[in-house]
Amino acid sequence: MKHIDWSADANLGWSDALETEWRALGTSVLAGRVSRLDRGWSSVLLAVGEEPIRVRNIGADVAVGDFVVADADAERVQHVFARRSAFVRRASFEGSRAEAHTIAANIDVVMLIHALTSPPKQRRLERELVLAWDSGAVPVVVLTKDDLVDDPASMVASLHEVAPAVDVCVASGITGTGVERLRGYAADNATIALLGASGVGKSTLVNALVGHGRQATAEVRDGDQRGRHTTTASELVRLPAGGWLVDTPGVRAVSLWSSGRGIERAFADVFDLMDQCRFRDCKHDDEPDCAVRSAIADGTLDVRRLDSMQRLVAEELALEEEQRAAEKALDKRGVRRPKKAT
Ligand SMILES: Nc1nc2c(ncn2[C@@H]2O[C@H](COP(=O)(O)OP(=O)(O)OP(=O)(O)O)[C@@H](O)[C@H]2O)c(=O)[nH]1
Ligand SMILES: [Mg+2]
Ligand SMILES: [Zn+2]
Repeated sequence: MKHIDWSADANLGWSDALETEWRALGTSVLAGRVSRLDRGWSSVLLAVGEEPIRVRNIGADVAVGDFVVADADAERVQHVFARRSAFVRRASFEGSRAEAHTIAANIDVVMLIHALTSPPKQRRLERELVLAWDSGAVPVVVLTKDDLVDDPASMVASLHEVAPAVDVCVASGITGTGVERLRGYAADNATIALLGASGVGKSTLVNALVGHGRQATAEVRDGDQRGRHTTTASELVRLPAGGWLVDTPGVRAVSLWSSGRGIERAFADVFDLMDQCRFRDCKHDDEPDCAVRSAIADGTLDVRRLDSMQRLVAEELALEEEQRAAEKALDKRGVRRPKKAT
């Protein structure tokens, strides 16, 4: 069995917390980081620069970026280490059952990528920011294809309104605009997940950041500029100077899963106002001394932003209700679900 000298592999993103968990398992176990998933198989990097080993996922809930332990025969994933962060969305609406899909785990930065040729609607971006803050990583908005539009600056300005306290960058893997700035987010061996619809230029950015044609890219369709789903599996890619990228397949719609404090972070400006309302249980309708209503009246808060926040809160409550009901149904059958990691 291979003995791992972890001090040499701090570059994988190994941490003191992982070290402690690993020691509790017995340090002879093979541990590494999941770099790719393919139909029930994980590719696991044991050391930087080595080819990953392939192990089965049987029964293990694994995401790209996870640290895992393989069994003694290096056949299957035996243990998934506690995640320090994870980008999770609601996978599908099949039947009435909600299912979570973890797109990337143990990430430090979530880049929400949009092409300036079809910039995000404000409401969509707000939703993405809630999910990104929920992940435990820091969101950054990245706008690509600045070579194809006349006035990128005005788009950046309009997004600042819905993304207060979030960096908004213009970057292009084709012209090289902003690539150095993006590289800065990978400092200290950070892991960056790139998320966005097909065709926005995620893989093109990955290639520009690593400095060679690592990921396949393909032209968008002529008619509607949509991508062709060129990237079909998420992949963890190492940057030459340290740090990691997770390239992901394009996803158009993002649905909330649930929720730590994502909504509070994404709408920090509105929450600040709510704190200033005279009544703690202010509904922001027609109560006296409502700071939210006065901000709307004097034009500092867009009423659509308040509506949007309230819709997301309602959606989250409905989802929590649904999750509770599902858990109850499971309990009745005597099958307990493991507690959700926080
Ligand atoms: N003009 C221009 N084209 C770009 C830019 N970035 C990407 N492209 C082009 O857009 C097309 C799609 O880029 P990809 O990198 O494959 O997009 P993706 O986001 O990885 O798409 P999926 O893998 O399908 O999710 C390619 O033809 C790229 O050359 C840019 O900044 N400017
Ligand atoms: Mg791609
Ligand atoms: Zn109020």
